[in-house]
Amino acid sequence: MLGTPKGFRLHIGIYGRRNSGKSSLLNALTGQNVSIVSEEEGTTTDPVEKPMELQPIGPVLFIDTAGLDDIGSLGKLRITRSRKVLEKTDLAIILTERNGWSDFEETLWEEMHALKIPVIVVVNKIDIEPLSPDFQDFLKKKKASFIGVSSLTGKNITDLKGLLVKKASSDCLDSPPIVSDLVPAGQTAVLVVPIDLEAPKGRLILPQAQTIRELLDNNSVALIGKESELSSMLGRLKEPPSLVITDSQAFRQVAREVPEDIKMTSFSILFARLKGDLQELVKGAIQLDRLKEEDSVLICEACTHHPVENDIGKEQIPRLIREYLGFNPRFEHYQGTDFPDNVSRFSLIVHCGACMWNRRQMLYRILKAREAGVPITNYGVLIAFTLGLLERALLPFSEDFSLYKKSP
Ligand SMILES: Nc1nc2c(ncn2[C@@H]2O[C@H](COP(=O)(O)OP(=O)(O)OP(=O)(O)O)[C@@H](O)[C@H]2O)c(=O)[nH]1
Ligand code: SF4
Ligand SMILES: [Mg+2]
Repeated sequence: MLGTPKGFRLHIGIYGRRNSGKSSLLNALTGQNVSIVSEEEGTTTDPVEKPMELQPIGPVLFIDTAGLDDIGSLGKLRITRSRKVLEKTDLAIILTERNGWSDFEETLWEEMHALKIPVIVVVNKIDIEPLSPDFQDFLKKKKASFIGVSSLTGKNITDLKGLLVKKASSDCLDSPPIVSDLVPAGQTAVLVVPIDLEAPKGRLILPQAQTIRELLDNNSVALIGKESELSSMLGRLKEPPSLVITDSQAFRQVAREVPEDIKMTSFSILFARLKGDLQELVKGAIQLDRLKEEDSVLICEACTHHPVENDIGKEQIPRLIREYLGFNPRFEHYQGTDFPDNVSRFSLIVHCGACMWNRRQMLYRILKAREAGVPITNYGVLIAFTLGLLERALLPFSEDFSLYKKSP
């Protein structure tokens, strides 16, 4: 299970002041010396991540952060990095010590509530000072989930794990399924997977592997082949498949060869629903029709890499947009966790599929785009739209996409 992709782990962030014991708590929760502990303030500089199994939830990723009350210019940098972790936090621990709660913790608490991040308040160092009745009353009035622990002696750490499980089960975001609602148990999905120069050697890419895994978990059947085998795959089935899923690259050919009465979509669109908000991303793609030559388009990729030949973000997507529009808007590119503070100067944001990210992180970007009134879409949805295939690719879903008016 330690091989579970990061994007599928529940991200639990530990936040608090310097020296409150965040790193000690991470070590106590994982039973390992993962993060450096010292009595010196500001020991943790960059966020420290530790994957772990937390049964019965399964795979989680604990993230220890730098104290958010750090000072000086380096301190500011550390705070900025730690605050970025908030964007992907599914469940937060606000760590305080010795019954302390000041404006600092209150601001953090409010900010997390605004972001709809479930919070557990952990009061550390109860070996020095036990949780006071007054402080308990205060936290109860706030309707906070809370617990007192000692990261040093291990007291109540097992109970904290139980509380994390309870909170995650009741309050954390549910992910939509990848495909199990579209292909009933016992039914077949045909998967079209081109193997060309861009395909990684000896393995399938994450969205393909995870789609197959979910079909297996659902007792459905997966028939997999390259685009050259599509007709023969369809021909050998006694009953039509419930769904044909293709890589966006082979979309046009697959749409031509799959009869209209058989539902088809792409891996990217399945993942647009899994990682983000399909409605919002579809609404964003339609806005392409409104772009003007002087407009700026922001292209974001979650992974950082040097641009390769015919790079999807740097070359393919801009080319697709240019060809579709017949003119050349301005493009700006951001990679990794870099994201402009103010996106309102853009007329459209085109994001990668975020397959390596957790859902929360992509939803955070969608939220930022929505707050700024800027439409956002992703590669897969945009490709389907420019090919005039989006309407058809959305048919398998039960959601209402009536806002999608026309094929170009
Ligand atoms: N008595 C006691 N000491 C603790 C406890 N947890 C942490 N400490 C001590 O508090 C000090 C700071 O602990 P850290 O875990 O490094 O704190 P931190 O919040 O990660 O600190 P920064 O990385 O500097 O922000 C160390 O001297 C720890 O040994 C606890 O439960 N009880
Ligand atoms: S850049 Fe985006 S789509 Fe590509 S692998 Fe990374 S997360 Fe997935
Ligand atoms: Mg630390």
